[in-house]
Amino acid sequence: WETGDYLPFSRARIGSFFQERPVLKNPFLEDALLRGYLRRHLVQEPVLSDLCAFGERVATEVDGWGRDCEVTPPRLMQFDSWGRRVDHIVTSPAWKCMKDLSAQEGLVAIGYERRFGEWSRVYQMSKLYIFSPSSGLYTCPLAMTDGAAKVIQSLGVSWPVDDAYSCLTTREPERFWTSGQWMTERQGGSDVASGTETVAVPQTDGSYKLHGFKWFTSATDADMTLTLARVQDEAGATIPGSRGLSLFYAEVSRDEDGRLKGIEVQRLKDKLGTRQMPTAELLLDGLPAHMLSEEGRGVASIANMLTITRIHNSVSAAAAMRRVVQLARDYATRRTAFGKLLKDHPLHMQTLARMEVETRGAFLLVMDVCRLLGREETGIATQLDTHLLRLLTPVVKLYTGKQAVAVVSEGLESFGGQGYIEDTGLPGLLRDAQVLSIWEGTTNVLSLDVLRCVARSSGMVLHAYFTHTKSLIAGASSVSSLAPAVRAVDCALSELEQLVQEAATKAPTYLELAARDLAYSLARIYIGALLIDHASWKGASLSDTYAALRWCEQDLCPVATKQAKGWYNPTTPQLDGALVYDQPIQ
Ligand code: UCC
Ligand code: FAD
Repeated sequence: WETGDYLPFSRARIGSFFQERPVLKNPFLEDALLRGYLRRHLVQEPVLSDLCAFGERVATEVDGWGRDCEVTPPRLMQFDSWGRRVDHIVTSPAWKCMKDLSAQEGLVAIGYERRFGEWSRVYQMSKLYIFSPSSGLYTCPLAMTDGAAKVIQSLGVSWPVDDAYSCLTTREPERFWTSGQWMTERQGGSDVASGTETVAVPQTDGSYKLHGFKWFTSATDADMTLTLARVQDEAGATIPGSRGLSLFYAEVSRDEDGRLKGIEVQRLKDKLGTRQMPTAELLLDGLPAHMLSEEGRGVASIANMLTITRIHNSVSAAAAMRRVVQLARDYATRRTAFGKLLKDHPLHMQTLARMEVETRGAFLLVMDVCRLLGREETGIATQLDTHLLRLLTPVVKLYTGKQAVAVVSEGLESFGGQGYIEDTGLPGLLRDAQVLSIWEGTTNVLSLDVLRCVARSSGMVLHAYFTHTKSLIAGASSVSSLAPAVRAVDCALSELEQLVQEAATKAPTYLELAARDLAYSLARIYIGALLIDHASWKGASLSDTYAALRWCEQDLCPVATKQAKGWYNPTTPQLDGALVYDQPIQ
């Protein structure tokens, strides 16, 4: 006999077992909460059938393009073969397909056509939610494109930005434009007011030329950008700080020799993730531009863009969680360990169920903010809606950004070693999630934004928050199965209300130290109320109730818990500093 006849391993045979891969199915049909939410709020057949068809396209076609974007990352061709400077960012064919698809599918346009009134944003964001994990990060330029359209709309669609607005919001691929958002400079991305050195030199025709260095510019193959700069007076002086910043519009175009007008691409960033998308350092060397805001109102004017991009960020965060849960639960039906499928191991199911609860919470918070945005844009928002939108925008961005990293990381583990292997496509999910808490405002900076909006509204935003959260749980007060969850939210709200009242009497450092925990408390309590509200809807399932109960078992008000333990005392900063730098405590 020959050894090859009975030994399963030899050069010719590498064993007979091959693990089945996790299969991406239609992400719309696979998402019971998304479909339930839409059935409850937006029962429009064209929307549901569009989302279903798009979900099929994502699973069968677009996901492959997303993978191509990852394995064929952009590169910078600074010079042509004859030594001329060209600064050409070469992107993959798949990246270009994403641009055409985005226009055809109306991924920005839906928000501006408003065919479904106040629910148009929910429709648009549902589509982006299905698309995001397969988009090869094309959701990044789309976020900025949407943000730019929003800024233009709020400042007035007229020359010099009327054509741009039409290109940003079109469904025609050949006319579709994307926009950049160039805010960050070397000295500061959070502290834009101190960090911006770029100057705008007035021209005789009323336009400007920009000179400066933009340290992070994403999706730099854009057609236009919005950016910040300081106007120089005749003596070359500028006004420092936020009051000196104005908002500018610039087109990214080329001269007859093929050179970028007024821009040099210094280099592309070598990044942990988001590798599918070019992020460049740019020297602005006389970039022609037009001022869009009033002089000195740059930060306030770009705030509309920040609102939109932060909402997109949150959509992508919830979508990343949903995607990893969908793949993990599919895999659990295909992988066997210790004699049974993973799905039959209670501890594995507990792990996936915890991820599911986090994902549901994130989804409902994101969709509620989209609902509020839709109401504001269709002119039907109440004062309460407007306050809530302002408060919840930084809250949803900071909370879901962090949750996404945790859930996706846990998700990778559920594939065992394969979760760590590049060509499964899984590690990219984690790398891309990591950026969600950094760009568009870090967790701390957004926590301080929460404090800013509370202070500037003289507490009105918090009043709106308490009023609305109470009304959400009041609707479920007669549902006995939800009683423990209702009690938990009610109790956490009382703790939070008391803490907010006492905060006024505390030392100045108190609020700053409490900011992050406050933002987390606002998120957890509000999500608890949303889960309860959804579970009390007549079309809800028992799983909706179970998810609400599970969510509300955690500490919903960590800011009160930590305050009781003295975490925000005046001595804390000194103790923290001594701990971090290993210095003696005085
Ligand atoms: O990272 C970036 C792009 C990444 C790619 C896009 C991804 C999108 C998602 C894709 C998913 C896959 S672009 C860079 C983003 N940079 C930031 O987010 C900056 C973070 N820093 C902040 O947010 C700071 O808080 C600043 C820059 C806003 C602070 O500036 P100031 O000048 O110190 O702030 P002031 O003086 O407090 O505010 C100036 C004005 C005030 O209005 P008035 O004067 O009327 O009282 C504020 O109320 O701006 C107003 N304001 C706001 N209004 C400030 N922030 C806001 C806000 N969030 N909403 C409304
Ligand atoms: P810093 O401001 O130096 O922050 C460092 C740390 O200090 C952070 O942890 C922060 O939370 C903390 N911190 C800062 N201030 C405070 C405070 N007051 N209290 C407590 N903690 C504080 N920018 C653009 O303008 N356009 C783009 O297209 C763009 N694309 C990007 C793409 C990628 C992949 C990345 C990673 C970044 C991109 N950015 C872009 C930049 C991004 O917006 C900034 O990096 C971000 O806003 C943080 O700014 P910073 O890097 O200057 O960090």
